[in-house]
Amino acid sequence: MSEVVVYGVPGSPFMRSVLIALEEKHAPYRVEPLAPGALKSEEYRRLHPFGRVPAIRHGEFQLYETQAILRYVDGAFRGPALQPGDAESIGRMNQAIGINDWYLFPQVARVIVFERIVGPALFGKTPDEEAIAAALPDARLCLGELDRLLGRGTHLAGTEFSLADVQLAPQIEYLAATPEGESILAGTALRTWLERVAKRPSMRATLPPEPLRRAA
Ligand SMILES: N[C@@H](CCC(=O)N[C@@H](CS)C(=O)NCC(=O)O)C(=O)O
Repeated sequence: MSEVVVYGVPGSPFMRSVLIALEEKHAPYRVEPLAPGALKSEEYRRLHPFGRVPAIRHGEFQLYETQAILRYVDGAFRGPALQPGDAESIGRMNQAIGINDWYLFPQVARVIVFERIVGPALFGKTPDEEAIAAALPDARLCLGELDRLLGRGTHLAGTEFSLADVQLAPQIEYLAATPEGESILAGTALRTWLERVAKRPSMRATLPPEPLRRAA
């Protein structure tokens, strides 16, 4: 089968989720790195009209939106299934992914991770402490709710590693590297989950580039 071409900005947690899924499936792929400024170009918008990353090309097939890409990768390649088979676990998996896309990324990670890690490391920016402080209630809510839903489970959708872990791990690993995330996660089951998931070869093979890793 032909390789998957992944278009993305190195360090993007959404792109990393796609790379983790490809690694888990042992699927052939290569990354086509984009500079942040290239996302709104006419050329890239032919692949992703909304100008975000990631997007993929697999042969003639093109796809954007991380959830859709993850489900496509799980269906298109052999290898361990990344989606559970029972209705409850599927519900939990989709719920966690929804929390990421609607609350955790836009209201929390996009602010705290950008201000603490991405902005200083890539753009020499000083963190906006007011913006970080304003995002803290949502950070507590999102991480607290994911911790509650995880409960005593080993993974976000129950006992098996799934697309919920694939989607959430890159976001929460970045957050855990900020003082705010570290303090909220301290002593939680979610912290233990992160440590467990971070040891997977797919996570280790897809670490963010050096400046972001160092900042983290
Ligand atoms: N809904 C999109 C969100 C992707 C997203 O927001 N990616 C960020 C990078 S992590 C991005 O492209 N940011 C550029 C921008 O906001 O202009 C998905 O699931 O793929």
